Amino acid sequence: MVKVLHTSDWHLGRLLDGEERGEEFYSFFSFMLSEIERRGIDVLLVSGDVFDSSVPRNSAVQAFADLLTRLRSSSLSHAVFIAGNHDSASFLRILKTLGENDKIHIFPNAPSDGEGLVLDNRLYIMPIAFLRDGDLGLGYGEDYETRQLEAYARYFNLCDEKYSVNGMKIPCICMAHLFLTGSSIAPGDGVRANVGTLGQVSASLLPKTPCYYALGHIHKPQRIGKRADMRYCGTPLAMSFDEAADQKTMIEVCIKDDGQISIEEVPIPRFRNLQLIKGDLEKIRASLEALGHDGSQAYCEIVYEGPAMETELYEKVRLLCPPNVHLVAVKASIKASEAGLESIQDLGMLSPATVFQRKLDDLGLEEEQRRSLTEAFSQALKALEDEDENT
Ligand SMILES: [Mn+2]
Repeated sequence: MVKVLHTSDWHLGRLLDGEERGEEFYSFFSFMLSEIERRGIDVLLVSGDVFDSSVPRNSAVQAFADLLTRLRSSSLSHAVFIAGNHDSASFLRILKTLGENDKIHIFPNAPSDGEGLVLDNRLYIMPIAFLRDGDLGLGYGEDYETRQLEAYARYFNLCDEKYSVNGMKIPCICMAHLFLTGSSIAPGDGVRANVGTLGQVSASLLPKTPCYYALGHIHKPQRIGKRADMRYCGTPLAMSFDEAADQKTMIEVCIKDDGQISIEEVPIPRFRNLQLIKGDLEKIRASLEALGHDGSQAYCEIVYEGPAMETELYEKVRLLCPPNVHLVAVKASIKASEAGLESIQDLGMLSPATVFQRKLDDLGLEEEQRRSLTEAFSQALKALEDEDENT
């Protein structure tokens, strides 16, 4: 029997509205390593989006390097990493050169010949890193979506063929970083850039031989359709306040030599309290007061939902904040019917000039005053933008 632990979408280096999450990642790694020892895990699978960006910040690379050192001295036999769409293939190639050994396996790209990875003659891995157009020999143009699906199908077939050509009798796991049709995403999870069905792949196209599919890309843990063997394990940390209440998981898969599997979800503790508070000022005051009594270190996002725009909202909220609460963002969402404005999800969605004009509307100034204030504002804004360009 082989024991596998499936995790993905770490997004190392990702900020939460400007806040570093290094401590939480180190806590997660310690938790993961203790579960590896406690459960006697043989193989760790990380199904893509190891880093949040193609040029990860130094602290993220350091955290990954520290993790590799700890993995090497752990009881684990193998750790396999594949690239996700957030990872840079060329950056992972550098890490592969520096960090790969008998135990650590890094796949910046899916192997072009569909060849898999054989671990100790006990387990066969299909390391299907995120497939970019270049990997699939695809150019943009007519019938792009159809050609893309055909290219996916051809590649997945190739993976199956390689497995059977090699005369493999050992169980097979497919690691893949992709967006399967029918998976559900949460708002703010970083994959919403995929509009409609573009880039989505039907599970029926996937390789047929694997007994388990260790999927990455979607942040909410879920199985695909009714299949227990096809899973997204989700992110280990809440990546946004929308995910704050979600239970994060890893997945333990025990695989018998005949390919029979049993699956257990491994709940991940919350290493830092993320609180999303929505409501009018009174509700915000009460919730912050409760957090103050609770005393735990919390990151907090406030969404003001009052009947009308509050002036000096950030300042008012800041003054209500107890010392154990770190205020990460203050947003406003005005109810359209009551305020006579279109609904504002997030002040960040409006241009500074629009926000300024709205402020002027509120003040009901003389036309002359309005014109000179607008001019002064434009100049100040332009000076700021020029400064940005020069840094
Ligand atoms: Mn992804």
